[in-house]
Amino acid sequence: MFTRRQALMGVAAAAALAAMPPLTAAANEADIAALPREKVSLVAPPFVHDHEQVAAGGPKVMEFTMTIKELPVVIDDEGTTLQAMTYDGSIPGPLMVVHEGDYVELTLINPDTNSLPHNIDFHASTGALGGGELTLVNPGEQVVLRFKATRTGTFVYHCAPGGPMIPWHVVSGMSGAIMILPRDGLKNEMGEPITYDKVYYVGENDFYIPRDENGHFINYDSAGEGYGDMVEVMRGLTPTHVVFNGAKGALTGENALKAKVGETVLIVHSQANRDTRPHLIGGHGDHVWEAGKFANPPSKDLETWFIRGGSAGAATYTFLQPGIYAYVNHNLIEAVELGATAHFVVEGDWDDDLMKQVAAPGPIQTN
Ligand SMILES: [Cu+2]
Repeated sequence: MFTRRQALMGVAAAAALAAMPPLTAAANEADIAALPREKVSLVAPPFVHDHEQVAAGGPKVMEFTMTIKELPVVIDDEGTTLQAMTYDGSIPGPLMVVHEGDYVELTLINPDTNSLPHNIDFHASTGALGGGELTLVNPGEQVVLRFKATRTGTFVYHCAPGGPMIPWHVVSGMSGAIMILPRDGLKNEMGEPITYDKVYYVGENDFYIPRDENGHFINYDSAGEGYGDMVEVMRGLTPTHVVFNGAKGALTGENALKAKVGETVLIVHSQANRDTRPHLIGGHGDHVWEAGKFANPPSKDLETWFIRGGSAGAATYTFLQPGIYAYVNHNLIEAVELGATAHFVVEGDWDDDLMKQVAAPGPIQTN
């Protein structure tokens, strides 16, 4: 049984670390040291850093740096504030993109202005709790983890500092995704190459904000202060908010996603904690990797796709009509009442062949 303070300090992860067997040396350090290195500057979602879709050369060591930031985030239009925990200041954390066979080398920084230990569990990696055992950093520390990208697809990463800290850090914002592309790029169901013109990363989060006796959401001064109350709400398994990119309305209005008729957009959608079901109203998923793993052929022409909690999926769509498309979690209560709605604003020419209002609304005609 942990005390509250021990729980906050991630004792479970520390114990797991102490119990680890000694590491055996990898044989190919010299080979890895001889690989080209590329430093990647991450960008905040829904945008994604520049990357090649087809790798131009052989494997590289891809260097990333992420700074963990504990900070207040306003999550709805009523000013409800979550004392969030984030990778690089955004919810979700940035999408990382590499190719199969590359090495991901992450410097994870936990500044001394933070109050809690954190780490990172990459679902894309192999061993040591996805790297979680090797990356637990206290405030004022940094760590460098390297893992080999052996499997292609979109994969969640999240904080997992042990015990009750795991779900609390995840529902406080600490998740993101990595996309590991095949070296020769994405393929359709026939094995033929497909490319995208744009890529957007939509991270979906369920939040559990405690209410006061009048039913109003409580704003706490720090994450730790709200911990006990939030756990009670979490145990009810009923989120108060289900949002894309950290807040209700984060991807609508001025922040709507943009595309043009004829453009193919790749949408990466992650949910680190809970199932979801993306749906593009007025469009489709042309090629959908529901489970997000590119070794499997994509499904075609989906209306709605299913993202398992703890995974990231990917879908392409070539826009054929202009207008505003809502991209939602098609539990429509979650989309409309709880916040899981984004908008695509698409420019271009309307195609009457695909759809036409043959007669505008008017009086009911009688013969
Ligand atoms: Cu954390």
